[in-house]
Amino acid sequence: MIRLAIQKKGRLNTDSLELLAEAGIRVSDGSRQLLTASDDFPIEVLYLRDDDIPHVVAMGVADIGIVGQNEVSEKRQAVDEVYKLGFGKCRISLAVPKSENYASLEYFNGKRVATSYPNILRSFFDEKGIRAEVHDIAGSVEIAPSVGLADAIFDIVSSGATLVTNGLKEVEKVFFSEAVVIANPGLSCEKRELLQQLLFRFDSVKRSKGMKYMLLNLPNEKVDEVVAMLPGMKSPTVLPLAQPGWSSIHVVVNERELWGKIEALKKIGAEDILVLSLEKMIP
Ligand code: PRT
Ligand code: ZN
Repeated sequence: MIRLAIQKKGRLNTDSLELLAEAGIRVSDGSRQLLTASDDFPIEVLYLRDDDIPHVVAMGVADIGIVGQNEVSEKRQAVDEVYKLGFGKCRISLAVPKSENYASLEYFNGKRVATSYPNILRSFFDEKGIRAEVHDIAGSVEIAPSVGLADAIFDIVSSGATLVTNGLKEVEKVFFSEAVVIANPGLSCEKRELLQQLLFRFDSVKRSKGMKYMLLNLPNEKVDEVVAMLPGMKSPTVLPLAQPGWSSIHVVVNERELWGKIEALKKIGAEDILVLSLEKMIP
């Protein structure tokens, strides 16, 4: 049995539960029980505030966790970051009132900066030789300048809309974050084995995101030209059709490239193009 800590409520909760479900692991959503086991895999899920996850994993109360790199870096706990999940992407940035003339980092010398990430910010300022006052505040960081609590802020930015609403502008992007799997460094062999199985499933889910399965028919003499322009897990699959002189090609393509590929394929002479959603890609 392996114990996984995930966020109880908030931005990472839904994506974490969706990832588990796509990896074939169903668990109840944590609204009634803080610790719940799955019938599909030897795993228990522990629901916590994201701030507590690094500590709980470092202590071994949970074996592994899903949490933002921002929390891992801020909390400075002894955990291993073992897998990047690709969701919960954001950055932590310095922002100042939009009326300020900002030229360089020197601006922050002697300024008061409010943040919930004092460790990350202090390290950054130390590294750059900036002497600023770092004020650690738990929430509503973005209103600190307008109420006179600080001259600037260091906070999470995603679209930037919150900064604009609060009359601020982003001037330095300091730390880039996404959700990761963290692990206790002293896991037993049995738990390491379960972690590897879990990461294998997560990886298959992640690889198939945004990928489509495409089938098309083509005169045989065009096959080489089409194979050269299409990717594939190894290379595209080419199968003969019952109709002489024709082949069927099967290939996995990225959704972003889909329409460009379809237009090029039609020019070459492809017909009967089918695009299907792809559920799992197992290497
Ligand atoms: O209750 P708990 O402590 O568990 O949750 P929380 O309130 O501390 O965290 P939560 O749920 O807001 O975020 C969890 C994690 O999601 C963070 O630690 C980040 O790793 C990640 N993440 C991704 C974000 C954002 N995007 C994000 N946009 N976390 C917070 N925000 C907030 C930000 O603080 C600011 O208020 O969204 C606002 C900015 O968004 P934009 O789009 O207006 O720029
Ligand atoms: Zn939190």
